[in-house]
Amino acid sequence: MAQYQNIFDQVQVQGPPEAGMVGEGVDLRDRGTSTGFSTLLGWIGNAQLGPIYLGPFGVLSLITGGMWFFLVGISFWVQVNFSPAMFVRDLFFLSLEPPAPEYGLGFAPLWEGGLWIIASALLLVSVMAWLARSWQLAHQLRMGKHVFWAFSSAVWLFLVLGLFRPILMGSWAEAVPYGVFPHLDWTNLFSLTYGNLFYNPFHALSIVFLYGSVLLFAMHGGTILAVSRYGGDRELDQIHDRGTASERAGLFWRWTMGFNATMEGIHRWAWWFAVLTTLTGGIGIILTGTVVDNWFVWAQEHGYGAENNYVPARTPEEWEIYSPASTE
Ligand code: 07D
Repeated sequence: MAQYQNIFDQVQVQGPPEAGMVGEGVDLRDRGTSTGFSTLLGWIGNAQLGPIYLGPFGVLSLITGGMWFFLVGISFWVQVNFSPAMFVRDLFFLSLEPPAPEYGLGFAPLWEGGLWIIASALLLVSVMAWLARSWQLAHQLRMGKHVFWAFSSAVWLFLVLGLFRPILMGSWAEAVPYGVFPHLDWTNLFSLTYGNLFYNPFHALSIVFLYGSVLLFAMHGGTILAVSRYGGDRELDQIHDRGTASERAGLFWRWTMGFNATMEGIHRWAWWFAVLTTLTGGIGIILTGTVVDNWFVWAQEHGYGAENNYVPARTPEEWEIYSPASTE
């Protein structure tokens, strides 16, 4: 019963902690034993916390990720001269920047980008170890590797932004800085430098899948919640049944738009849309500056960038007013 909680549950059942699979060939060496119980978490998911399965990759990932976080943080503190007030005031503006272009792909002095290189190497190990963990834990539970492949797609974009493209461009200066607003400034500057990313078709595709994922998730989440009174949240139990929550959910969409996904298929839709967001995104970024220098010009050459896009349409009289010649 406690397995099937959803956000409408009023009562939380608390029993002895559930250890999960123990005697079915699962390697238990790296699994913890401690468990806790949180009513707050119970409102949004399973109320039991732990046991956690860390293992060598988990430990490596947390340590290197923690060191990356510490190095970024310490560089912020140095920049504000260890003043807590300035740290709080400037937190969102502070940045650990990659080296300047003249250092190319070489090392740089510690406070001129060297720290960024060290922090990035640690982040790389951390993310790759977490990826390895997503394979290892699925393998131990004899599951498919779908989460691993989906996360690989996100890691692809991460690697393109911070490793592959900087290497192809011959400079670490091309990579993303570590800072809240500074990484947004980087994103904006990237778009401006290469002729407006909206004209990059892979950026467009990535947006299609990003927004598409949102739409699918809203449809699926909404549908399942709408039939949870019939046990719809027990999705997979219901695939083969008739007259059930699943069938009502399917009928709703077939009546609404003439087509319904299946209980299995909807999860393939969701998986592909999410995976394609970062897959197409990474293709768009790796082509930028390497193969295509200006996406606006590229779009014009390929027949979909309007020729006068940089200039708002004006009447000849308005041109008279605005043109420098009229002020002479
Ligand atoms: C980043 C995968 C990597 C993350 C991993 C997580 C950690 C450690 C800490 C790294 C998210 C592990 C890592 C735990 C974390 C650190 C410091 C996934 C990632 C593995 N855009 N745009 C996209 C829109 C514009 C620009 C994607 C919309 C402007 C650039 C997405 C608009 C300009 C890049 C998207 C819009 C511009 C993108 C991201 C609207 C200037 C990218 C997909 C409505 C602002 C990235 C091809 C994603 C990309 C990207 C959406 C506008 C620039 C679809 C909706 C015109 C430079 N944009 N964008 O899931 O892939 O990211 O581009 O205006 O690099 Mg854009």
